[in-house]
Order: sequence, then structure tokens, then C-alpha cells
Amino acid sequence: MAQEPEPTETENEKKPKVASRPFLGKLEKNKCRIGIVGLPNVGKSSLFNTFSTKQVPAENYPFCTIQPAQAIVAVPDKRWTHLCEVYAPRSRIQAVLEIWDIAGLVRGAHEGKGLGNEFLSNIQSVDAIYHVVRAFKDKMVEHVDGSVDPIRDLETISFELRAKDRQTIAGKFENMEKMAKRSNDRKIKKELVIIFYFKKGYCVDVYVKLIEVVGKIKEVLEAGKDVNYADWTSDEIEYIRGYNLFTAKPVVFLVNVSMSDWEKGSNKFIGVIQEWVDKHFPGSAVIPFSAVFEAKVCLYLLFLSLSFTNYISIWYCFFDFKKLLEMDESKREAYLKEHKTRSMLDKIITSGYKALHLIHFFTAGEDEVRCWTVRATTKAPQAAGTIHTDFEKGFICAETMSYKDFKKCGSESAAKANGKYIQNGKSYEVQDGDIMYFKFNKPTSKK
Ligand SMILES: Nc1nc2c(ncn2[C@@H]2O[C@H](COP(=O)(O)OP(=O)(O)OP(=O)(O)O)[C@@H](O)[C@H]2O)c(=O)[nH]1
Ligand SMILES: [Mg+2]
Repeated sequence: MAQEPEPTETENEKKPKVASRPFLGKLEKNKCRIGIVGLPNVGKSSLFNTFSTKQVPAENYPFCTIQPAQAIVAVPDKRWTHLCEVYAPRSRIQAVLEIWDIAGLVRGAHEGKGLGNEFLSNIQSVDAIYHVVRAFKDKMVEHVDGSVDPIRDLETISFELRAKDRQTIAGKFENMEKMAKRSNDRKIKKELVIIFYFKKGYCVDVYVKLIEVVGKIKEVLEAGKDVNYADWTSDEIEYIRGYNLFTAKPVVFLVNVSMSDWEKGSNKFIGVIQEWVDKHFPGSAVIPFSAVFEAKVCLYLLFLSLSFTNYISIWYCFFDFKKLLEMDESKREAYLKEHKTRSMLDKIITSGYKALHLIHFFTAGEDEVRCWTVRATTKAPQAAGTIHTDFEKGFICAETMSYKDFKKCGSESAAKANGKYIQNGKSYEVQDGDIMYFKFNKPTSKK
């Protein structure tokens, strides 16, 4: 695409444009889920299927049980690849992202149209959204609204998600108001709160603040804005996290163009889509791609990787198709280079990862080179806790060198000799690409 010039740097150094707003979602360890959302027949499943070629072997990633419509994909990182080359470790583990293929939403989904509520509950389970919008014309592929009009489609989906949030919040607001009006007695109020919030034991002040925050969310939604694009104090954000609202999730916009447009490098809708996103979702990434082109690359590589036995196995439907799709990255790169073209899959994955405000640090040695995913702004002890809770409990310090320094110095020992291997304490905020080694006190066993 004309909008996507050949990269001059690695994907990681290039930093795709993503929202710089605070993350309003849940802060769960080991869960980084992103759902592919859009109208029917826009190319969501076609895109999802191509992600299968990026799937990691699940046995390396505990806690990740995957359904057919979910894929765990590796987050590409040239720094990790380089560390693996340097250390030649026995085990290599990348950062991963869980991608969900969610069936199409239609206008009226918030009122249960289509398979409305079922799909919406799938969206509720993810932490961020890939919003796929159709910018290809093809008479053979029916459009639910009869014509290709990406702005209308973007508005339909955004409206549905907002409408569902409005319903959720209106329900909560009414309940709270009723309860608040019922009594001015602080003691009774407190009891009501305890009942209402599943006996979590919030105090009255918290309740009053909740009413205020819910009221503010209501106003934002009624003004036609997404929760993610209003300004919130850090206190308010803590409350918003608990509601798991659709419009509080970060969005990356993926524009599916035809293969001929992709090869030509232009598509008439990209400009208006970018304008629309800048106006309504400022800072969110807009990534043009072609699902058909990506599928073609995958199929071609698949074809190359098939042996005679595989053909026979497929013929008898005995072959594990997904396994077959876990192909060698270097083959993909060679193919793209040879055909002077590029795939957008890596950029889509890294943009999703960044939209979730995720970064990773490395642990590197002869045994293992591994990426550990944390939220941006995570402090060293909590980062240590992603490896093992004992590391966090007994945290002493984090010996850290940045990947940049490592690369510049050429080796760990050279980095040490140049004073680039630094001992950081509890208040150190982990930076993306840090190479870390944690020192901790072993927990004393209770007798
Ligand atoms: N011509 C053309 N067809 C496409 C493109 N992307 C997807 N399709 C076709 O559109 C049809 C629907 O694609 P899917 O990927 O199944 O669409 P979806 O968004 O998952 O649809 P639902 O699951 O029904 O919501 C398929 O026949 C695809 O081959 C494209 O870029 N160009
Ligand atoms: Mg689909």
C-alpha cells in the first residue's frame, strides 16, 4: 500500500502508532486477549486463519487453553531473535498474544439481533479489539448492508458497542440511585453497598464515588463518546476497570482491501477511514491489509512445506493441519523479499500488543532466552513476580542491561565492563527490552 512504505528498521524499533491513553481494562497476569470484531463478511476469519501460521506450540505456554476460534500467536521481536543467536539457548520462548475470532455483529446486536448477545459476551472476554472494516468490493461476497461503505460500517459497530455499554451503565446507575435514595443513614447505605457488591466490603465513601463515576460514564456515552476517549483520574480508572466496558477497550483498526489494491498500493477508502479514526479514536492505529493476499502467502508457503506423506495424510484427513501451518519464519521472509512485497501480520500483532500497553523484558542465558510480558509502568518486583511469586516476595534487586546497550557492547561481559549492567531497586520501572536478572531471598519454609 502507498500508505505503508517498506520498513527501514525492525518492526520493534519502528513502533506502530497506537493509543497513548491509559489502559482501562483489567490487569490480569498471563492473559493478553484481543478479539477480531466487525460486520459479517468483512474478512475476520480469513485474517484469523492466516494468524494460525504464527501459532506457537501451546505446550510452551501454560495457562493457555485454546478453543478452535482462538490462536496464540508469537509477538515478533528481532531483539529476541538476536539474543537467541547470541546465547544459542536450549529453550526459546517468545511473548505471545491470544487472538479470538468473533463472529460478525449486525446492526441491532445490542438488542439481541443476529446472535447479538452471544457475540457481545465474547467481546466482553477480550482485553482489546481488532476492528476489521471492509474496503474491498466483490459482488460474490455479500455485504449485510448491501454496499461497501467503510465509514457507515465503522459507525454501525461503534454504535452497537456503545449502546451495549449504555445499557449496562443505565442498569447500574438506576440500581445505585434507588439504593442511595432509599436511605440517608450511612450505616444502612454501607450495608446496601456490601450486598450490592457481593460482600466485598466497600465503605460508604467508595459507594458515593461509584455513583459519581457511573454518572460520568453515563454522560460520556450519552454524548456519543467512547469511555476510552474521555479523561479519567487514576481513581476513576480503578472503578472503570471493574465494569469491563466495551468502549473502554483499546481498538486497532484493520482495513481489509482487495488484493489488486494491495498490489497497486492504493485504496480510495484509506484516507477517509484515517480521518474518521483520528476524529473518533484519536491515536488508534489504522492498518491496511489484504486478507486474500495474506492467505495467498500462507497457502504458497504451505504448499512448499508439504511433503508427499503430508498430501496423503491430508487426503485421508488425518493430518494435524494447524501443526502444518507452524512454518519456518525464514521461509516467509524469503518469499516476501523475493516478491518485493510485505505481509502486515507482524505489524498487526505488535500493534495489538502495544494497544494493550504490553511490553516485555528478557531473561537470557544458555538454558533459555525468554520474553516476559508485563504492562508498561510495571515495577521491578512485580516484573519478577511474573516469573515466580517467590521472586517478588523476596525481591532484593534487578540486575538490568538494556537491549540497546547489550547490542552496542556486543556481549553481556562487555556490557558489564562498560558499566551498563546496573543494579536496580524496588522502584525501578521496567523498560521494554530490558535484559534482567533478579536477586531474591528464598522464602523460609514454615515448620
Ligand atoms: N474479494 C475478497 N474477498 C474476501 C476478502 N476478504 C475476505 N473475503 C471473502 O469474504 C468471505 C467472508 O470472509 P470471512 O473471513 O469468512 O468473513 P468474516 O468477517 O469472518 O464473516 P463472519 O464470520 O460471517 O462474520 C469469504 O468468502 C472470503 O473469501 C478480500 O479481501 N477480497
Ligand atoms: Mg468469521
